Amino acid sequence: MKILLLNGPNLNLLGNREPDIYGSKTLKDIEGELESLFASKSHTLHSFQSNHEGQLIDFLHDNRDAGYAIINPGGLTHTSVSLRDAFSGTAVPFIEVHISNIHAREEFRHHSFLSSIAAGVIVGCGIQGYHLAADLVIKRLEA
Ligand code: CA2
Repeated sequence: MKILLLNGPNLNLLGNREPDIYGSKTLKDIEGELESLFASKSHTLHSFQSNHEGQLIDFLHDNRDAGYAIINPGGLTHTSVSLRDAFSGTAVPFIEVHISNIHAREEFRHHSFLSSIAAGVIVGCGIQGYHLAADLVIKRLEA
């Protein structure tokens, strides 16, 4: 089955800046690890990162046949009605991942426009959150 891994604005900087908050792995490392994990279960991972809201929405529209998505929307989490509408409109089930604990940070990070329509939310588990999400998706697809 086709699985999407979406990452929003600034997550291309992973592994290069603020390792105390976001860890030391690069996005390429994470994408490679998840690609191998999904391939071992005969799923195909399509990874996409963009700093542009519309490009993330276009990618989701173009891949609406996907069985599941994992997304870290970055700062768009707290601002984007349009990204939420794209998930509602395509009906692709998704797990929302945040590397940091957004509830322990500034108040403006406490609200997510996506969480109430997510199939699961993983927050504050570091980079491991992506792996937890991948394991969950694999188990849900097997169930
Ligand atoms: O904790 C998360 O995963 C966030 O989605 C990360 C976003 C932030 O706006 C959210 O509130 C929580 C920021 C992504 C910035 O990524 C960077 C990675 C490395 C260095 C600098 C920024």
